[in-house]
Amino acid sequence: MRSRRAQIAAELVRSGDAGVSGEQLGGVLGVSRMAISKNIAALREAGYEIAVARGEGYRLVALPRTLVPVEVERLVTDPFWVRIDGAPETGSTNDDCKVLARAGEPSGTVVVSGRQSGGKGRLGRTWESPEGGVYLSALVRPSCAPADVAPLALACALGVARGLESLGVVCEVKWPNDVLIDGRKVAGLLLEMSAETDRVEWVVVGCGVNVRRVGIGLPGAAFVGDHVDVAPSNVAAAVLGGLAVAYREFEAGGFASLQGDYESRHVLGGRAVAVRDGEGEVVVSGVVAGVDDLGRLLVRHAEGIVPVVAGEVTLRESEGSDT
Ligand code: BT5
Repeated sequence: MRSRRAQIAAELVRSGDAGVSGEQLGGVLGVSRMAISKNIAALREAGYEIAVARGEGYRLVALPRTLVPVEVERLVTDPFWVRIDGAPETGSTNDDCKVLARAGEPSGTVVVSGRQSGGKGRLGRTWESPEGGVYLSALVRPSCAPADVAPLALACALGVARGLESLGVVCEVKWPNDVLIDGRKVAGLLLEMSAETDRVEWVVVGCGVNVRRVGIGLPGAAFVGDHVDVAPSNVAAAVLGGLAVAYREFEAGGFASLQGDYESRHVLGGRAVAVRDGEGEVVVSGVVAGVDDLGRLLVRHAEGIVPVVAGEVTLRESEGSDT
């Protein structure tokens, strides 16, 4: 169920240049004109340009240019997403979403933000999160065992890649959790969970996507906005669309049902790599033979094929050594 504000935004978009009166809006939503005018003020505050039409009514002049949670809510179509929460700026959407997870909120709850002051990557790393990007965290309560959350991360990366592709951008994936455009990282995922021995209580799927090329000095970063002209809110909605579909496929058939699509986009296939553990120690090096139906990276070396469950992968040719 959309919030009142998102419903008003949707009505404004629907009515186009003709505009819509406060009375009509009140009738559609079943609220007073006073309530409508308060919500219109809040939408303006959030970045919607709304003019007064024909004395009494409202006309949408321009949609927000920055990421606005209400706009994401308006654009999201998949019913899997039951609540879109968020603020223009926060510390980390994963932290915000974990609070909601612990409070018992349902699967399909989302926190989005347009900027993070403490964006987190994996293993204590930082995710640069200036305005112009999309930062979102989705709460899911999968029926899988804790060991299946690693392949869920791959499924989600694939979902993000597909979502971005729905906007017209060709994306690749890099095991385990990177989404790339032309070999550069456009999105990263951080999954955090709470589990008992054999049961997952919740997983927070965090995803950061670079949209506009502002404030990020990383040479290895890619930006959706370099390829298509699209507002961050539309990117967030597209990512959520792709995530919902991939999540459903994962729940129904495990990673095996996504393996073919993942492999077809995987940049590491056939490449010489080194896989390191969290301490930076090389655990195996060899040539990537693929990703199996459990989401493990298959690395071929002198003694055979090693399936890798977790780790950091670097290309050996870019290291200039045979580590
Ligand atoms: C990730 O970590 O790729 C996971 C990033 C998850 C971010 C989202 S944003 C919403 C949610 N809330 C959070 O607080 N986090 C999640 P990792 O694989 O460890 O990659 C981190 C590395 O990517 C850094 O060490 C940098 O080298 C690089 N990096 C940092 N910011 C980047 C950016 N904006 N674009 C591309 N690369 C970046």
